[in-house]
Amino acid sequence: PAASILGYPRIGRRRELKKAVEAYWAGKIDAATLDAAAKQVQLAGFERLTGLGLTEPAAVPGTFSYYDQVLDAATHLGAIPARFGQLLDAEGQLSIDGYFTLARGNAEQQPLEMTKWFDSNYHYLVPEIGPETNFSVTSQRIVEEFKFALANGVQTRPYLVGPVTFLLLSKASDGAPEGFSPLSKLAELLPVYAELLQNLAAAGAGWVQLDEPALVVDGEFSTDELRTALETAYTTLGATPERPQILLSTPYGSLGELLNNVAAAPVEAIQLDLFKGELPAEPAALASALQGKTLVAGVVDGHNIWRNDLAAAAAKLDVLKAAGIQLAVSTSTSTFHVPHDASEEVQLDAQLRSWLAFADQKAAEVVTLASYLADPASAESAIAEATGVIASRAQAAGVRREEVRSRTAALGAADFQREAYAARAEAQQQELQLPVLPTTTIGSFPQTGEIRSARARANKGELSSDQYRELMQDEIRRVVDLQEGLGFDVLVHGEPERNDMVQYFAENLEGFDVTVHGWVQSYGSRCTRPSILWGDVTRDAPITVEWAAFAQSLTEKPMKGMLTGPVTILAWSFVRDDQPLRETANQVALALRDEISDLERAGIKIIQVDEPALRELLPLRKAAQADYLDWSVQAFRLATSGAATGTQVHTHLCYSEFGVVIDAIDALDADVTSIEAARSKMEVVNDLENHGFGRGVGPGVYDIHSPRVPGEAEVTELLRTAVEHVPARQLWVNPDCGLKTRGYAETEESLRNLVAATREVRAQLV
Ligand code: THG
Ligand code: ZN
Repeated sequence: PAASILGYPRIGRRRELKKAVEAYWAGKIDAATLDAAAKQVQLAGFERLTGLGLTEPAAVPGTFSYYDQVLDAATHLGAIPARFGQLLDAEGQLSIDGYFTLARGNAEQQPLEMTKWFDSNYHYLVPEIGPETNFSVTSQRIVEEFKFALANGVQTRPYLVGPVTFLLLSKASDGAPEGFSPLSKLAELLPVYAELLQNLAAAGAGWVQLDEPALVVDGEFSTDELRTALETAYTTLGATPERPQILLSTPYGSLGELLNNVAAAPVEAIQLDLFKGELPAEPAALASALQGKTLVAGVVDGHNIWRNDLAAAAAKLDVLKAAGIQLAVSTSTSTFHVPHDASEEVQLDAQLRSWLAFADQKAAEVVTLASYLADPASAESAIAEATGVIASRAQAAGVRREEVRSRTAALGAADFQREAYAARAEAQQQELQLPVLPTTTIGSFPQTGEIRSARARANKGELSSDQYRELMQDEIRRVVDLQEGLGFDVLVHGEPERNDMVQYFAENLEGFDVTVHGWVQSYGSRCTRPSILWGDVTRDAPITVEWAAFAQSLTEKPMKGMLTGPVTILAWSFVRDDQPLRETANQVALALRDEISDLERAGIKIIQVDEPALRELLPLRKAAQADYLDWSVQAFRLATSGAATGTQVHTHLCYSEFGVVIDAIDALDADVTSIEAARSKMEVVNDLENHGFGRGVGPGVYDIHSPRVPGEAEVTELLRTAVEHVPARQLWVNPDCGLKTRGYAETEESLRNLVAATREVRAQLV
């Protein structure tokens, strides 16, 4: 098809799929009702996309998923870990319940691990592959979904994560020998892909999309190894008889040295990310490598929400067309990273709304650009309109604020530097008088139904702001009493007043807006509503100070002030694309710096600035990583280095792969860093030891992502391991992450065990 998108949101315009799936899990609806809801979501997407002009066969992508596209691939290919026992039915097929078991675990088994999908805030499930994995077709859902669409008049383009990417995203199963690589199973996997392709063709599919984003990443394999894998995979799949035509897609960046290899693959079309990735340096060489196959030009950004610069996209298409390349137009990535429809956000200022393109608007942009290719004159007015809107954005009030610009322009080295750590550590110990192995929590406490409903009622105007404040203060009082009773050394207020840790700050800073319906899938049925960072950032008034001061007034123990760091605020928002991220990050950092001064003035002595997304934004290509790590670290330092010597700055980082960014974490220069470690059995203490990490550190002693309560002996054991590797005077004791998603019963018990274990290990230290 001349116009297409690589993928479409699947959660539903009003999160219908989320609601149905969660109702099914809760036993409130049966499998047939769930299936009907899923079909309704798919039908609504078909209708919308065909209405927007994606009318040719295979223009509409078949990217529906009940939970995750990598899990979908695993369950179609028979990559079902042996540890789950027999999940297949008598016909060797995986039921929907088996599928959800892999995603969510059961009484005996942890679910598949979850990790970030490329440089996005989406999490996929990690397949487990070992020598024992016996690939076979264990689901026909992709075929059934194709038939369902066809029966409703739409010939979709079924989607599968491609074989190379599938294996590169997998990890070795528990039973695999040391050094085993899932990629070694490529030759065994390919016949199963071939069988699925044939099943699709038999059902009438003209095209299939095999997605290979792993080819744009500098990872553990060399370019030569990737090239070999690519050639092995597509030589076999290309030679499969009676298959659909193959679109090989490569979103999230440039192929680099693999470009001409991908172009030469024996498939019918390849897609390139020409938004984040650059235009090929030698279009003529590309044209000859393509040998007449179609290049699907991903010139419309699938990952951010800004209206496309159609003139710039058309210029890219012109270059490729002049080289004699046969072209089609698409998005750079799937649009499941953005919400459905910007026109739903009627509460936004109309001018701001005119700058935005969510998934539906992007489909329309792709259609416009395809019509440009066919007949440039037909797109003239649409291109001119886009150019005009983008120009108006540059001029609009709030996009540039001179007082912000002059402040970032005047920054010097001293603004990024605190006093030496030794002096800070001494001043802070004087101030805080903490015991060895101080205990604390990460920040949030369980968000109960009462808290959520109070916020909902306040938003609807059913509660006055005084009533809302009182309810939240009652909650803070409970949380403080609980921590005092349990014997914690450093307390938190529990953050009942916050919805999402980024949205909360976005709602309270200038330069941001938030959406009402702009939900984006984060993992499974869970969604976030990324804020829109469109203008220069300022802080009109203190944000967290009143809450922190109230909480501190309830206790003699130090109360942590809680902020979200500049990198995470950027990572979990849709960020303006009209200036370098460094400038935007520094603007956010200055607002946070002012907030820290106000917290200090209100008597807060410990301030935590969370950066859980530091790893997430790391560029996929090594060449770009140093610059990223520089600006991200500098922004954190700008935010925190105005703090007094005696103020203790904490930070918190989620997710493993800690070793990858340990230099950057060290360079943040926080006095205390808490990190996820429990699930990896304290392996991070080896990284810390090898690195010679010299400041305070709290490797999480229990996993808050599961309702399981850790026993006292288990925590004691982890702490003993930690003190063997890291000097006890540097160690803190805390859970892995915030407690927001947990219930109170398990939280209380876990925290009680944490404190008891700490006391035991402390007693042995002296
Ligand atoms: N905020 C944002 N992004 C994030 C996280 C976050 N990305 C990484 C990680 N945390 C993702 N984790 C979650 C965990 C829970 C939920 C979403 C992402 C969640 N969402 C509610 C839901 O879908 O029902 C909606 C929450 C709401 O009402 O605001 O539970 O913390 N930005
Ligand atoms: Zn965390």
